[in-house]
Amino acid sequence: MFRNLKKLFYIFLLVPLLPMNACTDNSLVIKNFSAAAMQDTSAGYGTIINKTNSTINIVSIAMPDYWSGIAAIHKTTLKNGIASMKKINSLIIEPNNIIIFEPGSYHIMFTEIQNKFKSGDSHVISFIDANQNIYPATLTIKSMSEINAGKKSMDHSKMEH
Ligand SMILES: [Cu+2]
Repeated sequence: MFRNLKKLFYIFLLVPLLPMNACTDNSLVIKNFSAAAMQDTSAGYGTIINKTNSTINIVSIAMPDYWSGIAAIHKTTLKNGIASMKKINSLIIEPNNIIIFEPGSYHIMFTEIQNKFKSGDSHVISFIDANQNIYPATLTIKSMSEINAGKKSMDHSKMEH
């Protein structure tokens, strides 16, 4: 009996020492973020997948120190045929949910770029949650022609009257 208790005690002691990287997929996956090379204002698009078991609340985006511009999460909405966008101060991502940043919906709004977005460059940006956890991601800067080439496959019929 005492022996079993002792055994149980050791099991409890060892549990927190198990390697934390046992579940490598248990993370917030941020991928394919890109923005057009522009002089002043640009929008960033990509995908965020919450592969953790908890809800993640993204509250801001941090840019590298050398970059003086402003980055914020926006969402475009269409009301009576008029598109408008608002700043998102709290982006809730439920476990196993995907949020796609794409034209007409969520985007990272970059302002005051001051010519610092050059095509071919990449920057490390960070998504920051309400608990101050930092999730780094790569933002690739593409030329307008690269972006337009990617748009060719999109359906533009909805834009015609
Ligand atoms: Cu915007």
